[in-house]
Formats: sequence, structure tokens, C-alpha cells
Amino acid sequence: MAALTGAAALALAGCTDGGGSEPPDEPTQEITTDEPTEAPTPEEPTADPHAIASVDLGAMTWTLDPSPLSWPLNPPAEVELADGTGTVEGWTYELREVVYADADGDGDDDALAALFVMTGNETATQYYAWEWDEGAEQAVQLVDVVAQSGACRDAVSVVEPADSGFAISETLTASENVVDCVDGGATHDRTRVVGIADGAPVRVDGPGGWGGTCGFPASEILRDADAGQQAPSGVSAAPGGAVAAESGDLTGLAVLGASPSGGDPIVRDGWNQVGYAVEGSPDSDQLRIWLCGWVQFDGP
Ligand SMILES: [Ca+2]
Repeated sequence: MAALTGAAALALAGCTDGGGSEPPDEPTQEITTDEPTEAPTPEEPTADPHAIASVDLGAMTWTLDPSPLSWPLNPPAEVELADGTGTVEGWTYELREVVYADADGDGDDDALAALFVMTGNETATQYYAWEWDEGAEQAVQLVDVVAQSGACRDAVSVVEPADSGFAISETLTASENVVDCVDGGATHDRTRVVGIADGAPVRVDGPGGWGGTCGFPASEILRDADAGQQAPSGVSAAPGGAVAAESGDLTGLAVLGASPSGGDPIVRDGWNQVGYAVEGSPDSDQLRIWLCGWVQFDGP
């Protein structure tokens, strides 16, 4: 305190001295050398951007996606893993590889974790995102499956960190052959990048859209003007409309359903899942490669 007062007094003296050519320099130097000890930054070292990597996801309770698009069908609601594995009513779950990237843009790593599922002869691998909550210092799981692999189904080949999310390379089966092991039919390879916005998986590559699993065409494809008229407010990346998809003018739109033969439309909180095309995005009749999003249609 005494030293500080002395320095301040010197500075004051230097300033009031004003007109002198040499003396003002010295006090200024003394003040700047004092500064580092006065302004420490104690909070910085405690925030670890890779904190989620120390969370053992193999010792967490996982909530399983109840969507009809999630395989295998009708899983239990949740499973508690211990040492990376868990069993519920004949269903066995195993934690597989975990990939880390900052998927929501807050500077902290989030995770995309593979969960291997077995029941009877059926196996699948589902990829769930875990978002790091810095305030609560815990990893929070997103319920929506981000990607999935299964025999005679879609296949995920690579999951790796990307600039603003997780890059997922996968092979999609054509919709009409999705469960046909004998004749697999046409397939489509693609890589998409999935981030997290408002607690939901969203695509952060290209024109955007929903980042979870998508359904199958349950309605005829509307094109050009018809598509735009059906969704005058555009397409949202997630149900609820909080995250707008970067859609531009719609050139194609189809309501999606829960099975390759159409099935019930996929509706969440009054929002229909849709496949859509905009200028420059895939616009073929192979609807599974279309962008995917949500539209709140008027009427009942
Ligand atoms: Ca993050």
C-alpha cells in the first residue's frame, strides 16, 4: 500500500510537473511495472475446454431415442451403464468410441459417442451427442440419435471432429430397400457435419437442416412453387422453429414418415418432419439424400 501510494504520488508529481522534458518519463515506467501484480486473472485456468473428456460416459445413464426411426424398434427408455456396459430386459448396450469436438460453438468440447446395441440376433450402433454444460460442469445427453448403423441398414464408416461439429461419413440405403438384405438396391455415400443448437442436433454444413435421423417419403414430392406455398415460412432445422434452416427458396418438399412404405407422418410438437430441396441441394427422386427439417403446416 505504501509503495503504491509512493508510485501514485510520483506519477501525480510527474503529471503536474508537466513542462519538464526528462522527469515525466520515470514515473510512467514505475506504474506500468506495478500493473501485473495488481491484475491477476484467477478464473482462466479453472475452465478446461476439454473437461468432457474426463467424464466416463460408460458410467452414465443413457436415455434412448423413442423415435420409430431409431433401431432396433421399441427399446427400453433408458439404460444405466457401468464399466461401459448395461443390460435391460434382454437388451445389451456397450459404449464404443467417443469423438470430441466443440459442436455448439461455446468453446468447450462436446462428445459424440457410439452405443452398440444387441437384442436377440439384432445389432445396431447408435451415435448419441453429449453436450458439455460449463455452468453445471456436466455432460448432458441429447436424446435424438444423430446417426446409426445396422445390418442390412444404413452404415456409418467414419466419425471424426470437424470445425463446428462432428463429421459423419455414412452409406444410406435406398428407402424402398432399407430392410431388404437380399437385394440391397442403390446406396448413397455422403459426409455431413452435425452440430448442436438449442439442445438439438442440426447440420452445420451446406444449407443446414436437421442433424438427427430422417424418415421416408410419406407424401408426394411437391416441387417449385407448390413446395414454397406449402411452407411459406420456410423450413426449421429443429421442431419448434427456434433454429431456422438456411433454406432459401424451396424447390422440393415431401412430408416424411416412419417407414419405407410411408407409415405415419413423423410429427413432434405439431411440427412435421420433411425432406426438402433448395437451389443447389440434392433434388433427385432418391429422397433419403435430401436435406431434412421441420415445418408447421396450417390446419389440423
Ligand atoms: Ca461446446
